[in-house]
Amino acid sequence: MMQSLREQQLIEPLLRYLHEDRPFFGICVALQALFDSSEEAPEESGLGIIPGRVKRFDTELAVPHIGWNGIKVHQPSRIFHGFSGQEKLYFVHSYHVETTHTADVLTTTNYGCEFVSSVQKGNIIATQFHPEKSGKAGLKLLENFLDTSREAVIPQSCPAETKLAERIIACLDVRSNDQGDLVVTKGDQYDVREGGDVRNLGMPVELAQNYYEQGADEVTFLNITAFRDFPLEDMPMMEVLQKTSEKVFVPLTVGGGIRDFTDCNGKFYSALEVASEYFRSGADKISIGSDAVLIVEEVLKTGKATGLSSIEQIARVYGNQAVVISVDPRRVYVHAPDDTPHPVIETEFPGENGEKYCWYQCTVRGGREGRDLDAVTLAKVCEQLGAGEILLNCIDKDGTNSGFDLELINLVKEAVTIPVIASSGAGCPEHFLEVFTQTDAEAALAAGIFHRKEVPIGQVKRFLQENEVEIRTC
Ligand code: 1PR
Repeated sequence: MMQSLREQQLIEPLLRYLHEDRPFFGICVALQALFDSSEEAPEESGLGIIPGRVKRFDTELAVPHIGWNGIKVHQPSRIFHGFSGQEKLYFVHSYHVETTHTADVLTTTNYGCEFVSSVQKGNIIATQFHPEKSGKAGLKLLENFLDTSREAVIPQSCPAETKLAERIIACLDVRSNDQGDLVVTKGDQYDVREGGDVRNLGMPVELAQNYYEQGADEVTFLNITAFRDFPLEDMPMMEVLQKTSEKVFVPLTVGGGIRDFTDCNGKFYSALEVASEYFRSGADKISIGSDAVLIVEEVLKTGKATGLSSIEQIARVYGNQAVVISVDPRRVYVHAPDDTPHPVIETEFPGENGEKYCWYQCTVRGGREGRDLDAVTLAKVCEQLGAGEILLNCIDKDGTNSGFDLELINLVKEAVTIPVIASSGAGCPEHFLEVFTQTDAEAALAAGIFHRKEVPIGQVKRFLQENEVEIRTC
């Protein structure tokens, strides 16, 4: 960021503006830039408006710190007008400013340590969290900033120690139906057809808005046929994102077809260009499925990373936290661990022929093609390449309503330090409780249970709250 400001000769005018104490609102890395320096780019100087150094999180907890966390307010500010103190706001970052308790610290937040989550110095305000992605609380905060007549307050009931909430993510699998309309669909073990037709469960923008209103902490769109229809030729998906981001103020992830592509006229498009188009249309994170499998296979074959893969390029430009790896594994049963070179688990749920062991095979092209690669290796190598989060589906469980594959989630979670989103199989609120109490997954994603209107998101969250799982209420 500092390099880019310098190249555009913006540092000097920005500093002049800040020293004149004119209204300024900085978000995320713009808070970090106000300090002296950062471990993220030791060769660069920060703006030096507030003394202090930005450090990488050094904690056993998953990094990046992704999700909804609370704030402790240390001085009055108009941006908290109308806040109770119990609100949670959306964070996504790997670096932070350690608490110094100087006069400029407006709020602090706990995540393995106590860090500065916002600062206020005269008319300069900056937040480590993203108000624009923090639902109604975030919108209220931005309105308060704009309305200088609001009274400066300290909210009444801030927590003594803040806690990161477990996230509930609504997933919309999107594709064109046989009439050419882009619809939300949902499969059983990835088969989305019923009586020959593609199941149509509604329109993507309306459903996303509905889930936002119900309290979804994030919304994910998966363009499930993008492996054959190149997304830059599939502009309706971009339009869906643009329209959704005008109405839905929680993070949006989009996946499907993020890979290098050469069209029929020989024109080359890089995966980075596809991702950039998704980000410009309103996505906060992109997810990579099939291409991640092919990249990892190549890294294992050659023994080295090229720096040119979609994962590496997108992480370099947009940050690790913007790159999610969507894994589509299925169980392969074996009688004994030596029957396969892949890491196996001894499973509580034996195979049809009484096999007691299984490994998790990665697939590509929407589960159509199994590869000689296991989910644990995929997740580990993707983390090394710069991925910030794992979206862990499970073909055996998808659409079955029989609960998440807890054995798979524990296996992958143990192998990586980045957050893991558990996906596939949710059929009732108890399944979400299981995933948060019997695994260390940071988030649970579901589709069918919400699309079929069996259990609204609010009911899932109330049930979790009654069972002492930390969640965001809105
Ligand atoms: O491979 O980079 O083009 O990405 C394609 C993306 O589309 C991948 O993320 C892949 O998971 C997804 N996808 C491809 N085909 C299907 C399909 O269903 N035929 N959907 C598909 C995967 C899985 C989850 C689902 C959960 C929860 N959907 O997203 O929403 O399993 O379902 P449930 O709660 O109803 O059980 P690329």
